[in-house]
Amino acid sequence: LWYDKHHEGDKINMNKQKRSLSIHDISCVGRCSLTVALPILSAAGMDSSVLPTAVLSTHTGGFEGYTFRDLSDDIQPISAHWQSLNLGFDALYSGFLGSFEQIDLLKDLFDTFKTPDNLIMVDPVMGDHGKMYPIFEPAMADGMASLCAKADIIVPNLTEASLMLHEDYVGSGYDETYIKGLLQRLSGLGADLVVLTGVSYEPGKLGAASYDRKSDAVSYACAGWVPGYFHGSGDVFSSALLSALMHDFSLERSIEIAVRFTFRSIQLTVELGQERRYGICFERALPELIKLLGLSD
Ligand code: PXL
Repeated sequence: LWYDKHHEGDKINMNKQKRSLSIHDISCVGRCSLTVALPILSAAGMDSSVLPTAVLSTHTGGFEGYTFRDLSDDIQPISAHWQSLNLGFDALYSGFLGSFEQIDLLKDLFDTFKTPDNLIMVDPVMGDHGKMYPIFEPAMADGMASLCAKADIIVPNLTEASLMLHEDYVGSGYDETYIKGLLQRLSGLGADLVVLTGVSYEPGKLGAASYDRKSDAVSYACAGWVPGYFHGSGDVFSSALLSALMHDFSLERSIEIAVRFTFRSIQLTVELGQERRYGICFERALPELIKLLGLSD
């Protein structure tokens, strides 16, 4: 519904500033989740609100002995306060959750704040390289799948797709028929739009595939592939994707913008010789994102 109303080609509509709600953890050090989503959405001209799911001293992938404070108990009271004030959001965007219980809390939140005009985006952050992050219990796969049913658009990587669909992880050697089937099965979870990240058909290329269930259309965007693992790149991608969608770019163009921005951020990380566990240097690529979004001369 959201997409039909807004999908009128690649036009810019900044007459009204849109308000996003980013629902992720705060990893104090190591650029991912909220420390990535907020600056990107703000640079894209959004009024960027947050609902933190947990506070960690660092992210969980590369630093030893991180602290972890689950904020599940705060979600319902925060939501009740917003409801009492009649607050609303143009986009609700969830990522890394602090507990399994947050699945139900977020379903309630989505039910409360969904309108015919706004967009719910779920990035079912759960794993990579064919494996679930050790911090999560296996039930998280079905939990995330059920949360995806409430979304207008979902943004899994190949690992999260296999976990939610209970299929074997196929990390390479697939073809377009396999990816289209996977996109269709993912849309069967309930969201009209699906964006699959980490898709590569040839060595040296990496990108994303999108699927619109209503038109059965698949599109691809790809850029260069930089060897190695880049922490937080999924969050950079999803935040840029939401930024583009909120500016009413088509799904096809939005994945191109997000792929380009993520690739540029990774390239800069390598060029600057940054230590990988601190995440990627998206800050230096923000001027390019602003240009891609048509917000500068
Ligand atoms: O980038 C996803 C992410 C978000 N938040 C935390 C993480 C990770 C990935 O490992 O550990 C805390």
